[in-house]
Amino acid sequence: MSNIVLYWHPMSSATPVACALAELGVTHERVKVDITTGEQRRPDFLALNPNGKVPTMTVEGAPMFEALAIEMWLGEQYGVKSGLWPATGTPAHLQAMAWSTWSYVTYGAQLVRLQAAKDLGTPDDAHGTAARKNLDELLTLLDARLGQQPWMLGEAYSLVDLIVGSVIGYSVYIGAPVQKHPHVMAWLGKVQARPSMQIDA
Ligand SMILES: N[C@@H](CCC(=O)N[C@@H](CS)C(=O)NCC(=O)O)C(=O)O
Repeated sequence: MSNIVLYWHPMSSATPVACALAELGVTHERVKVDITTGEQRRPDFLALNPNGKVPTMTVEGAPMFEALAIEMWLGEQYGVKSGLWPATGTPAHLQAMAWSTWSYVTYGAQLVRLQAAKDLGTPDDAHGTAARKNLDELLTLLDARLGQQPWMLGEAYSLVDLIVGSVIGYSVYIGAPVQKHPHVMAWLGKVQARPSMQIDA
């Protein structure tokens, strides 16, 4: 058994974790959990993640869950030497934590709101409209940053680009107004073109 095992399902919240493992070149085992047939509710899987969700990852058999937590842990553990994640104690590390969390939590909350309005069949109701406005404001912040520097942390690509880019890329499909932001669009194209983003996950 490999040191690291990723429990995943294609085209899910596990996809950016699989991409991060590829980007970092981490040897691991992948176990597919078919969330369409309820495998995620089997007792052996719930013992690893009581939420019954992918991604779930084990390290030497010890489980962890939540894509953002896993991605930041992978960066800390495997990315510092290669320059894909900033060392703890540096200003860049503070920015890495801040922007990664911003994408999943702050931007993500508005995405959930927009998705809920769409699921109800009322994408233009008060929630949907407010969510699109808030996403636009958040994208304006991101666009300003990426207008000043090519990558999230400055002159070089890092795992923060993969993390933030995964959320922004997904948001295009939900209907977030990403196309209005030219620097974000250009950066997203570069992030999505990386070999690590082409894997079958
Ligand atoms: N906040 C969690 C979300 C995980 C999640 O919702 N995973 C979905 C797939 S995208 C899942 O496993 N769904 C199965 C279910 O809800 O039964 C994360 O980022 O890891």
